Amino acid sequence: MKIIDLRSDTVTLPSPEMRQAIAEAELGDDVFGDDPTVNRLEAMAAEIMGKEAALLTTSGTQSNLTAMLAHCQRGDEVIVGDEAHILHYEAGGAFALGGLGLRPVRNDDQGRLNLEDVRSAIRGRDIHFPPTGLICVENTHNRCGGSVLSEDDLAAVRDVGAEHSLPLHMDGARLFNAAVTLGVPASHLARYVDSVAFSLCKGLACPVGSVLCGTQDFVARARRFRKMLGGGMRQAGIIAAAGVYALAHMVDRLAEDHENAQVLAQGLSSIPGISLAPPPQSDLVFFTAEGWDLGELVHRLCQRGVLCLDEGGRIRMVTHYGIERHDVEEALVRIRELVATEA
Ligand code: TLP
Repeated sequence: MKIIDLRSDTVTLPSPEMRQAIAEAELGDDVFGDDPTVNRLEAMAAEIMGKEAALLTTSGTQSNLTAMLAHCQRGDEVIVGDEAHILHYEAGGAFALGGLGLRPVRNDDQGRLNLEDVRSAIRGRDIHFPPTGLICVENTHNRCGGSVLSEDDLAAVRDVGAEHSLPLHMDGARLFNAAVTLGVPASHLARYVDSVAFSLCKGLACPVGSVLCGTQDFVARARRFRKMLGGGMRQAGIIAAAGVYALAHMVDRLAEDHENAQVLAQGLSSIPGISLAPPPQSDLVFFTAEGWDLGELVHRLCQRGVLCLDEGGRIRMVTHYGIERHDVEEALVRIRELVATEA
């Protein structure tokens, strides 16, 4: 039985061409700034995002924490959405390692921050208050169903921050998915923010890594914090080579993942008891299944070779490189069979 792994786009494996690029990578010691492949990736990423500079990090989590440290002072507060990945899934690094408070404000179902809440969460000058240091947005928004923030959404939150000279960071782990959905270059979304992090190891199908982009000054500060967090990697060109390949060859194909997500969503919604929660806008598909304990359903699907995640009240399936249309159709057959026999 073929395993159809829909747990995440992080499970993607490098293509033969990507492996070839890794094998042939020119290397040096990146902590000395000597790795030509890392330097190439960082230059490419900065250009694609329309920023002055970029920094390869080990993970999206490391990029986000590095960004928060580079924007803020210890004791500052960072405004994040109440559904943000930074808040829920990054092990509290901002608190534990950064001495930063996270101040959640409401996310709507599109992943937008409620602007009135952002305004009232920004602290005035008063010795009783922790100073607000940064606002963070997420695009696409994972827990809001892979929803996409538009340029207008980003401009609106940027303007609120700008009234108080606050920088804006975008967790763009899946920013290229957002760009593909909107049909705009990623730089059109990145131009509203001071810093942006995007993942190499998700839909772009690299084995590891994330890239943090911003001004020269910001990236110089970030480089020091990355070192502090243990992210100074030596012959990191091994990783960067995959990133260089991915930026050239793996971005446009995300549209296939989005089409497959639509096919999956349509098939799921035709199964009695299953409801999309919400309909997908990118590669993430969330649904509920009436009458099922979702942990049990995930377990039973796993026994049938369909891997997915119970995300607390919803099941998440993700389409990605390595999942073809026929895999989606086969997954639907297995899900339908299971749910029908149990009905
Ligand atoms: N998300 C993972 C899990 O941690 C939930 C996934 O499978 O979706 N920002 C966003 C929006 C993310 O979705 C993720 C990973 C990260 C940051 C962190 O990236 P990594 O895993 O590279 O630290």
